[in-house]
Order: sequence, then C-alpha cells, then structure tokens
Amino acid sequence: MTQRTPPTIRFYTSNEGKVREVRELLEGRGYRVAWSRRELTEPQADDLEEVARAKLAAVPRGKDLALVEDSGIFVAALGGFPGVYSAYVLRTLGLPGILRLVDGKPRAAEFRAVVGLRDGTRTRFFHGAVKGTLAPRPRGSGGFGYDPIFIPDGKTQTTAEMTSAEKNALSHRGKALRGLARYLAPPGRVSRSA
Ligand code: ITT
Repeated sequence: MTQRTPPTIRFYTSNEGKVREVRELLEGRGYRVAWSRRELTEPQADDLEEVARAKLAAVPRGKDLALVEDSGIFVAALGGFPGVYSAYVLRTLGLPGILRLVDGKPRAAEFRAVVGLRDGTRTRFFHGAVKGTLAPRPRGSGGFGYDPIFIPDGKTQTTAEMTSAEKNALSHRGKALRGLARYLAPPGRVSRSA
C-alpha cells in the first residue's frame, strides 16, 4: 500500500508562537508545515490584509503552498490602536505600558488575523477575529505576545492561561486557519496532492 505524502505548506514568519499554533491546527488536518524563519518587510498600511498581501508578494516562488499571516489587537477605546502596529507597540511599550494606555478606559479589544496563501498562481486571504477584554494585569505563561492580557468574551482565563488547543478553538488565527483548511480540502474531497 502506498502512503500519501502530506502536502507541504511553507509558513514564512519570524514568530515561533504563530508556527506552533499553525502546526497544531494544520498538521492535525494532514498537512506538513515547514517553517521559513523570515522577517518580511511590512508596508505602512492600516489594513491587515494589505500587509499580508505585501508579505506574500515578498516570499520566493516554489513548489510548496506559501503561507503568511498578519495579526494584531484592536482596542476600541484607543480607536483601534495598536492594530497593524501591534508588534511595534509591544516591542516598545511592553504589556505594562499598553495596560497604562487603557487605564480608566473601557477595556474591549479584538484580536484579528489575516492568513494569506499562495497556491500556484492564486492568492487567497482568510480572516478571523475574536472579541474580548484586556485583563487588569498580565496572567499566564502560555501563548505569546498579548496573550497574558487578553480575556476572550465568555471566558475568565487569559489566552496565556489556556492550552494551545483551547486557544486555537476560539482564536482569530484558529478561525482564519479553519477557513484556509476548508478551502484546501472542502468537505467531500478526501485528499489534495501538493
Ligand atoms: P511575522 O514575522 O509573522 O510578521 P510578528 O510577530 O511580527 O511576526 P505581526 O507583524 O503579525 O507578527 O504582529 C502581530 C503582533 O500581534 C505581534 O506583536 C504578536 O505578538 C501579536 N499577536 C498576534 N496574534 C497574537 C496572539 O494569538 N496572541 C498574542 N499576541 C498576538
């Protein structure tokens, strides 16, 4: 009996936390995720899809499916800031500095992700979002980035206090990746060759 080689999806990112979550979700669905550790140049843009499109345009063309992702946290009381600037703001202010920005303000926030896929000559984008609130102080050691201060609606834990499976089940990235998985293998189509 011949064994089907799992199709390879090559994920271009500098963020190891994203890789862990993408692997957990897509490898469970029969794909192999190869990590190309890259800091892709990001344009000044106010839209995650525009950034994801630019990242995808910067990755080399090869035989594998190419994957990029752009994400951020949008705080309503700050007019959506830091949004597309989330990585820069986290690097410069850290979580305590970000919490100071919302001191005394409503704490509603939303994580959003756009996953970009190049499949041959086609490019496709998949969106996911999760609403929540900012915790009063950082809690938990799982996940990465803003996870210690984000509490999804309907939960009491931060996403850093969840297992990665629990986080993937509700997260912005998990939702976007499930859209991508449905595109790659729509219900009824058993397998897809690379
Ligand atoms: P890339 O190389 O893929 O660009 P990056 O970490 O620079 O990796 P982004 O430019 O997409 O990623 O910036 C997203 C920022 O939002 C970054 O600071 C992340 O830590 C944070 N972020 C995104 N998703 C998150 C999640 O699920 N949990 C916690 N923080 C998250």
